[in-house]
Amino acid sequence: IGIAAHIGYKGYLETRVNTPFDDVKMVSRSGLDVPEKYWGSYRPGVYFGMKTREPQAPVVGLMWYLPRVLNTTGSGIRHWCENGDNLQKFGWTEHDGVNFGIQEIVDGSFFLTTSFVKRSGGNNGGDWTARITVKNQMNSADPISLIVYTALEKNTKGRITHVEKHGGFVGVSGETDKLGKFSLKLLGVEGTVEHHSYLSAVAKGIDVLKETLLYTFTLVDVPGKGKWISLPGDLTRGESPNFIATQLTVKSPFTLDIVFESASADRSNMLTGDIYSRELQSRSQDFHKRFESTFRLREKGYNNEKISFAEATFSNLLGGIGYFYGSSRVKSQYTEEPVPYWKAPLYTSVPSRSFFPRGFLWDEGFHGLLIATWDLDIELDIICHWFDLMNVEGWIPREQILGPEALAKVPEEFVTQINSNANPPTFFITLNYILRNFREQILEERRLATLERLYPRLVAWFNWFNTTQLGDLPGTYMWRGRDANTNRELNPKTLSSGLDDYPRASHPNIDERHIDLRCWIAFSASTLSELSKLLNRPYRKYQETFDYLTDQRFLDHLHWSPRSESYSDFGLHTDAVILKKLPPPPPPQPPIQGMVRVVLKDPVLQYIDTTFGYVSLFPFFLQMIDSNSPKLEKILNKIKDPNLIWTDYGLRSLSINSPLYMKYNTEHDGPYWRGQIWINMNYLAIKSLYYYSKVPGPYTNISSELYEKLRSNVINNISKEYKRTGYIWEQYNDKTGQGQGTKVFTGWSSLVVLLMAEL
Ligand code: 6A9
Repeated sequence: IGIAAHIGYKGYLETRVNTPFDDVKMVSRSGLDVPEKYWGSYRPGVYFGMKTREPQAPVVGLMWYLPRVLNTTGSGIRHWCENGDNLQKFGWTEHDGVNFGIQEIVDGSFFLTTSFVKRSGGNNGGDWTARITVKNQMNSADPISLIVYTALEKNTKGRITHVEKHGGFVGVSGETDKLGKFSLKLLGVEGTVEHHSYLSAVAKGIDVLKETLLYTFTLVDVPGKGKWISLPGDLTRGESPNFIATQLTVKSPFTLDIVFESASADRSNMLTGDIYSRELQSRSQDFHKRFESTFRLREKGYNNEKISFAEATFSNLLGGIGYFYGSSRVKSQYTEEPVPYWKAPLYTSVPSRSFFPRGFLWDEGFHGLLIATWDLDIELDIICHWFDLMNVEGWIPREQILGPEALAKVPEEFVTQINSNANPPTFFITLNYILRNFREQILEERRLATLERLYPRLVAWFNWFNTTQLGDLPGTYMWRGRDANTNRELNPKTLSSGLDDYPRASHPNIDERHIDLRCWIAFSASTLSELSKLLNRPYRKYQETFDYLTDQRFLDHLHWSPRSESYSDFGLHTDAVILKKLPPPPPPQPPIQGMVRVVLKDPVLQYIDTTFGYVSLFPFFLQMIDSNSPKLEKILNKIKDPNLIWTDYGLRSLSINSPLYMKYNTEHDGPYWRGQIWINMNYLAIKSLYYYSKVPGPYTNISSELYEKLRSNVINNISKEYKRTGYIWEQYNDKTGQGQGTKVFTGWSSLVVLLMAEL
């Protein structure tokens, strides 16, 4: 009321979208309060980079290129993970999320490893050393140039200066308010340096470091040695630099140690050479042990190759955890233009280091299952960061594009987040999993306090879903954000559902009922009820919501199509739509560019039941079907039918006999969730098959049989494709099993590790 009186009712409505939820913050300790997590490989979008968890973070990173193929556009310089670089392989093969990691990179005939080890001490987050090794598998004499840089974001309180002959090559000494005094030394441990040079400069931002560097390259003639691409040295002209890079052009094999030392830490030896090697080896041994005691794959009979595959997949998810700081751009019906969200940090894993190196809400709930299994506190910290991004309405934006590095990767049209749009509340799956599997750990005092702080936000989040996403009839729900006016899309996308182009009602309107959303809300209600019990809060209304939404007769009445004998959406729909190039209209009207949707038959209100697939399976995925229900049998029979969604590689998203199976949605947008095999949904399917194989009922045998088959199909295919291509993929082809979409997709595709572990 106070605010409303001050800025008027309209102003009040306008400001709600970017007003934070009014309660104690979730993240109570950050930056140096958590010294062991201060430094980390928190820049998942670069091949190798270290930074600290704080708003204006100093960053250290690596670039490399082959002098022979460097071109003026700089496309030969490796820095940000880019699929276009066509590396045969890159990714963390070991990573514990906190203290150490090992990454393998294959670029042409070069094999690079990047590793790091942290050491605690002092008051400023301690020390670390990173090691870069290069080997040429072809034994060719081709040199490779390694560039190691340190940079400060503009406005960082602090300074860096280059130091010549800092124990070896040009290094850095510096100071920031949080880090105190520090030094970064570059030491050649093994191999020959043919040429070295450095750059000290003022960069416009940390999103243009490569560009800054590229414009300064010069060719120098070193008598007797030939021509070298070189960095020009100090270009600051008296200004203080925020970007210092050292370039070493080396003959392989070569080993470089990058030694970061905090002035406040006492140490008896430098973490380099043999000392580093021994330390790395011992961390690596601990990692393998911990991996086995967490996932028990050896005990289950997996061989070394499969275990390495699982370790690498999992490690790249953990190594993909980043720390971002900045503000999203958001919009509500009350704001004329997009407005900035408040500035905030986000500690989160990312779906893909190359293509989507930023936070996605519903992806993160799936990542949480793996992360919580490994380190419950990392996961709780991630959850805390996400829930601090909740606004006063109880909304959390779906895609988080925070800070210059993240923003640089996103096309303009994807940036603005709209506050009417949801995304599946998968953090309830994470919490459910934690309550089930780590009950004792979560009851520990400090963690319980986190849950207590989280609770009001979960309630607000749940209420946001349960009010803003309602359908027209009681007990129905509808994803917002579909475009009812487009004539370009064969079936208007539902990005908010997470299943993008999965076919829904052809004519979006308020009569729509989305079965998946209803199931998400029912599932959330039951988890909230359990959590309420645990925290001694009133739980009954959540329990009742769950009972109401899962009442079989009510559910069936709204969503069971007797014609197709499956659960489905309902809405204004016709299957008779096509994309077509229209003949030019008579002048003076301008010709219509490209293809448009033509509706051949009027839509009618009906079940959307010619499209069997993931959406139809949600009551099964989230275990809302009574284990004695004959409907369960019908669903299981459909699941195992290769003429519908069963394949040797996993369940395809959409049945072959569905009208939009593998159809383009517009002239240029290929099918995405229209047949392809996705691993998060297969994980839910496999989890449910396991559940129905254990809960008493007439269908335990068939469930158990399908569980074994589907589980091994998915595991075998993903690991086979990893072996064939070097990567984990965003989705898999339903005809061939081949990985496709984006690669290095160790987001939810890494659930394969939990499938192997049967967790
Ligand atoms: C594209 C272009 C270089 C799409 O994994 C993240 C999301 C999922 O949450 C969603 O369910 N992916 C799935 O349907 C990727 C979304 C990428 C959108 C932005 C920008 C890339 O620029």
